[in-house]
Amino acid sequence: MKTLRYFVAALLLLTFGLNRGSAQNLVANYLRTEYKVSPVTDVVAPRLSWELTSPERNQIQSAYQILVASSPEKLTEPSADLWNSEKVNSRATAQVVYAGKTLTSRQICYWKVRSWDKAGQPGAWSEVAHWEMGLLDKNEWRAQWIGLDPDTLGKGKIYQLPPAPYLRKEIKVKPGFRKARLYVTALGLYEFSLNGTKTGNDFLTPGWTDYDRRVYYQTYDVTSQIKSGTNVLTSQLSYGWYAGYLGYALLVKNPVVRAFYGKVPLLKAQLEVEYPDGHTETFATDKNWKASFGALLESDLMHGETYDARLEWPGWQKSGFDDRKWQKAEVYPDRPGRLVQTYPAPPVQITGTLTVQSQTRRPDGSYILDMGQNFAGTIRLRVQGKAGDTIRLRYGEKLFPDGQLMTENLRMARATDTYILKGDKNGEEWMPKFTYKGFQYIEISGLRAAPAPETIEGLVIGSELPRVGTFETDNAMVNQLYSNIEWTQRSNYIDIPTDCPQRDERMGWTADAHVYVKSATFNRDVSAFFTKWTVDLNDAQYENGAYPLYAPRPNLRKTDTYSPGWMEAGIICPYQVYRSYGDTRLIREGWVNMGHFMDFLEKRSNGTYFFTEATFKDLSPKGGFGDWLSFGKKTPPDMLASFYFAYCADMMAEMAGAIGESDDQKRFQEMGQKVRKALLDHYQASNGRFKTDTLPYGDGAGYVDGKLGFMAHTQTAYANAIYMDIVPPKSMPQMGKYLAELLRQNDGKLATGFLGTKPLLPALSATGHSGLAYDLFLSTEFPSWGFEVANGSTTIWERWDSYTKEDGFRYNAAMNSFNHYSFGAVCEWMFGNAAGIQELAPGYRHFRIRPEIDPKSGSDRINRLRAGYHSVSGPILSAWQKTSDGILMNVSVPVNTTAEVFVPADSAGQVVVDGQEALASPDIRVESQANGYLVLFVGSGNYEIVSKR
Ligand code: RAM
Repeated sequence: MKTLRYFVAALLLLTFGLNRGSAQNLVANYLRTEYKVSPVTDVVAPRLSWELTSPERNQIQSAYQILVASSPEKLTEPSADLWNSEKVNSRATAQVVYAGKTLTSRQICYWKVRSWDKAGQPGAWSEVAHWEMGLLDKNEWRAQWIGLDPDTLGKGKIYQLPPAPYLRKEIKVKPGFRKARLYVTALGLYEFSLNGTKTGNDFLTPGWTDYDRRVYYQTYDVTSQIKSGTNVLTSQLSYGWYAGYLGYALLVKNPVVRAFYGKVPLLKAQLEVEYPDGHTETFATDKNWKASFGALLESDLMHGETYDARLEWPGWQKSGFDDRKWQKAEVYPDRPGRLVQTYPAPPVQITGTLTVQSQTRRPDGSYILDMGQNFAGTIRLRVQGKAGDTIRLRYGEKLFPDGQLMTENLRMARATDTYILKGDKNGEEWMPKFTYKGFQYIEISGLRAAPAPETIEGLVIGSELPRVGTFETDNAMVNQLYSNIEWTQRSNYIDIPTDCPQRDERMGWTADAHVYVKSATFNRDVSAFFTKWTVDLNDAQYENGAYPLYAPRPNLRKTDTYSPGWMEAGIICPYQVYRSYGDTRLIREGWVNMGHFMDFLEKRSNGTYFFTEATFKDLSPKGGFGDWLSFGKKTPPDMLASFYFAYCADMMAEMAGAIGESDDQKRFQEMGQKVRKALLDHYQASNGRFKTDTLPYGDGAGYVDGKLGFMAHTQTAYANAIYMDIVPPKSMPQMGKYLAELLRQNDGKLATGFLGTKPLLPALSATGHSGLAYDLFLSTEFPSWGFEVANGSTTIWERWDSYTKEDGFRYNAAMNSFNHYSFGAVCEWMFGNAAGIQELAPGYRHFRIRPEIDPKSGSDRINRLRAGYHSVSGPILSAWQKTSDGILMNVSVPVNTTAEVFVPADSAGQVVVDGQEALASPDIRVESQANGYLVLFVGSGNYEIVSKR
């Protein structure tokens, strides 16, 4: 590499030495606590974050000051009663740990921040933000678990779907209260209402955890929802993850198919009303609540709901309702040791609505409604008719060619809702709310007339994660593909990262999650979401140290344990949260768990520091899942397991460094080297090709598609070896050559599965085969991402051949999801390579913009690309377009960050920044010229860069 230095000293002076600062230069905004805006948290020392803007380029924060007070009025330097950080010389704008007075339950903390710029000028104070402390001690829960045992009810032939309990209690609130909070949770799912109005906008609360260990609660500010005098507290419960059906347990005939954690859904709620004199009245669930079954006859996450409106209890949410026919709620003991904690992630909510795009009448009189988009969610039904009219709703992702709804791929998920009308003259409205489906089409039957436009509204459900990414090109296929990726993420990030939203599965599969996690960060802010799921992963860790196949992990099937290539999620996901958001707390909190996992790998390798063929033959499937759903000969799972071993050791070494564990850092650095040496000695031939002994794999029985035979010389092997830095740098070109060769031998088509697809394009790009990466990316021929788009998909498929013209829906009865994000991991290459946004320091404090320009031109190629990524340090933009004589780039670099911008150019003379020659531009520094790129070092600001070549 030839590095040129251009008058660096002079430029440095011009660029970074000048004090052009004006007062109030830096403005702090988007204040967040524990990743959220004004949250309730039970983290005793919450972390504070903000973002900076400045009218000037090249700005950094040289210092900050935070004030925290018990009221907005006290938020001044002399009177901040909780914390005055004083001026801290630091560039940190995220994860700044609160270090003031010890906080107590229910405390509301107001805060603001100001920043000093590079010239030492303080900016204005930010707007005031706040957070509230949750209940820090379990003993503060006065509420008891209450419910109603339905066990003898709802036993059908296939499904046991008991009715959902209703709970109520009237209370008297004295006049003059000033604040009211509802703390509420359930074992199962709950909806809570105050005087007939739902509290909050959340769904599927309180979320899925290992309920034996912990359950989360929600906190709602209900000050404006209560009144002095009589108030009615009501709740509906459902079975959810706690007591309902889960995964494929029914399909695989597991001895337990539902009620994995408990049989009876239970509510725990307390309303705390505070008066001006400081005293509080608490109304808590106890034996004095009344309970009944009612209109909600069946309610299950996967199987759907049945609601008979004729059985409603009119006025049950109003005061004065005659509840003499209701029973006394049953009180259930708590499980000792079960933690009750604040829900740490963004809530699951309705994140959008969809309308019916077209409808067709079926021969049997039913209608098929097309929502135009495959998604996860529920519906709102509006109907008018006679009492007893029965509307049945079935959901599917695809239609058969004859227009019939295809539901085979749902397997045992009944995914059916039924509404029985009460005959209200003014019409009736219903929303199945303790269930969701993955669907694009609805089959509706039982209507008296054709559906009107308002009959069905689609309600998109998912974790409400702030959108941070945009990706747009002049290629319609690519834009649709990006939309498909985004929708697939939305459809599957529902409290936990699931594999798919439609069939009897919806589990937090670990490989799916880890191959996609980096992609996910580009689309949505997943910081708090993965903070939660990391806890789920650690809770689900096996005693021997292995992370599970899926987290949380109910016992769905006896043989479900762990698998190489899957279990590494326990390291990869927290590592990604560290890289993307600069989060070290997650590392610290999981350090023992992660270390335990590394010990497990070490032990399993039996002192050899790699995994020889068939090491994992005790697993089911034999060897683990490997490069799941790949085409052709199988990459030996043990070789991949060895790669992951080294990769995990590297991540652990880096994370150890980040939290100052220097002994561990050394240990893992050495481990990484040992593993590399051992695995290459075994799996690499002298010509650098990967090799394996196929004998131990026999006929491949037990291994998925094992009958196709095993081979170490595969696309997946080289893609991973490059991506994980398994071989020394000098061998990289050769790895790239093999990879490119294998692709050519395969008619230029990919053959990779879950583990091979994510690294495939990044590995090609990393070894100088960017053009080949583009060809794969833009292909619309089978198998490819473009093939799915060309076949009308609006989400990413589970299999490359989920549908083909020749075979139709070949795998329906087995495994055929049309909303599965694993192969959407190409998103990582789209942002990281095509747009070229790459973090160089955790939290994008320093990053690179190194766009790879599609070398070919034409209407089926990419000639213009614009990618935005709102990082934790602020908004980044990378846009490029081909011009008649070169490239035009637009780049944005957030305040307090720096970037290396790689401009496609052969010399500095070709490059003009904001109308000025790069070399003469006062705001940038020309770093080097190599490999067809001129490298500029830039500070914050927006830049227009023209390269004429
Ligand atoms: C499938 C899941 C998931 C995959 C596992 C091995 O059933 O959908 O995507 O990780 O199996």
